Amino acid sequence: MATHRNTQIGRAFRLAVEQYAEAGVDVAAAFRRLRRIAVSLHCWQGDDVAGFEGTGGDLGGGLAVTGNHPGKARTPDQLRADLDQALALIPGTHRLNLHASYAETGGRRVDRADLEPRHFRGWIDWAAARGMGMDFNPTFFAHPKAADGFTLAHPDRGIRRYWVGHGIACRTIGASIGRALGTPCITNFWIPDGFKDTPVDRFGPRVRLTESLDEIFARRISPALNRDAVESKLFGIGSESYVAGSHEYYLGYAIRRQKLLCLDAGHFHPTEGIADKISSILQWLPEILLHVSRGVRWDSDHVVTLTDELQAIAQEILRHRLEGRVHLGLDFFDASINRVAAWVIGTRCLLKALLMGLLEPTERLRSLEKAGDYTSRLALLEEQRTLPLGAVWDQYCLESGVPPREAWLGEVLRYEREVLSRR
Ligand code: RNT
Ligand code: ZN
Repeated sequence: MATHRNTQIGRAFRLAVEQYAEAGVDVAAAFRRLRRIAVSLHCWQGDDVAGFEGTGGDLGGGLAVTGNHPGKARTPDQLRADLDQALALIPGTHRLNLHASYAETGGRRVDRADLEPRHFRGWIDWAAARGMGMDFNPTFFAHPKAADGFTLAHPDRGIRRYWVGHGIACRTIGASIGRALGTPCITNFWIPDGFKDTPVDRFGPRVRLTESLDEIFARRISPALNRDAVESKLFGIGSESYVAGSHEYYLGYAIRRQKLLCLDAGHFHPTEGIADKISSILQWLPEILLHVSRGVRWDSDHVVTLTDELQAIAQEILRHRLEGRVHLGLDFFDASINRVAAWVIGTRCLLKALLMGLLEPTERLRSLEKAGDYTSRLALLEEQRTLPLGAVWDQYCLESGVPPREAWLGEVLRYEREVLSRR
């Protein structure tokens, strides 16, 4: 069965290569470029953003995970096993994106401001053994000191100071991750701070936020070890009327302080895409981070699928060869389906969109545009959409040693039967 399928894929691939060559596209070169792109897989899809602090409390921060599909990871070892299963079905070598709330403290309660690199040894060793890099996130939610919806912009100095301490601890952890793995760790700061209803003072929280961030970032850390990103948001559940860390706020902050700006695809108005922002922001910043996500009517963090918006993001990165300046992270959490499948679907879709972008006859399209031939530009853009991407993707999967087409699903269902359903 698999042999027949693989022979069929081989034949289809050879024909596809011919077709792409006629369009002026080198498939082998596309594979080489795709292989070098690492996507940061977010740990939090595996356990509904619960983490291992054992508080079992409210997620808070306006984050919501819906669904009760059985088998969610409850221990670091389970989460790592689930990630291993997902990674075995995703072509390429990728990265792990970890939240501070996934610390391993050996059953002891360790305050978030007191977290140290050693609490992440298990994760670092796991990543090192797989040749993976890691990224990191301070956790400014699911905590009594964040219960009223404010952290770094809190009016209370003591609470602000506590969260500044957490931020500082996380940069140290990020640097030690970067040193251990030999690739810089991107430490991404997202805070929930905002108001449910119309505020009177929109100014004060932003002044406080700047002060807190500046304190956190005061220590210079080599960008070879750690790079800081700041993530904006339009609104959240319970912060519908005002979010201190808005897009304009962080765009300004990032440019002024030379931080990475993190654009989450779900954090803008429902019809506002992030693809067009990439080339704008990169005029002013060396690097950005993307949280590739899919909002459905709101910032719902649905599993990423092969949408036009996803393709537009991939095109923007690849057409201008920005792979070195745009870091790719995933950010979605769906508990209504198999969580391992969610990782696999989302990551494979992102890689498929990237492959699609790499198979575009960009040079030809560019010269048509330069010549003012917009008719041919539109015609070719539409024609190339239906070139045999699938045949090339299948071959890419085979060459990467992962199941092509929907063959990966059988593996996930077996894992569900043998592992997840017994938890
Ligand atoms: C929240 C942000 C943030 C979180 C993760 C869990 O709106 O998107 O990135 O999803 O930190
Ligand atoms: Zn995000």
